[in-house]
Amino acid sequence: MKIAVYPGSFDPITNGHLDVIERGTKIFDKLIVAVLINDAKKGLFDYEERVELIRKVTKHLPNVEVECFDGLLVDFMEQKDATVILKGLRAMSDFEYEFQMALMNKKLDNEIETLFMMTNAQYSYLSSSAVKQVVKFGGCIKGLVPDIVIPALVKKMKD
Ligand code: COD
Repeated sequence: MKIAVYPGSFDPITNGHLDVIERGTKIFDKLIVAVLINDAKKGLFDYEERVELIRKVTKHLPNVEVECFDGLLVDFMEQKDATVILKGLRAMSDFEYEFQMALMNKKLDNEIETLFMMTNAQYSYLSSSAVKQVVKFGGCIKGLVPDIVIPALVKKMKD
């Protein structure tokens, strides 16, 4: 069974993330979407909320699991019997950081491969941070995030 992990902050999940997840499920037997618990970087949504939103928008995908993790990604992967890290690439600006992480993860565990999936051109400009900025200033985010994320995001921003 080929198990991959798609790690990220997902604060919140966008349609760019969801596109990578949907395409990933066609390649792997199981895809674990893993939300990094990062105490140094407090996000807008708490971890349980992020997981809950991802679970809701991936419920049509039977081979997706959603979990939180902390510590090293390679350790989480070992616990899950996963051998592939799935990442999305939007632009050259993503590349340097992702390249460094892929090599570090390979150094930490030589059995692990990082697979990069090119963004869907439709979502190449999309990030969770950009979406939060748009909502903050009252802009429309229809089509940028799954529909159920919109009210959650608007409410969070108001709070
Ligand atoms: N189209 C395609 N891909 C996209 C899009 C889009 N529109 N938006 C985001 N993505 C991709 C990103 O490139 C990334 O691959 C993934 O989706 C998640 O994105 P984010 O922004 O939610 O999450 P990040 O980039 O903040 O996540 C960072 C990680 C959690 C992956 C990273 O910090 C990590 O692996 N940490 C674990 C600690 C560790 O093991 N460190 C040792 C290695 S250095």
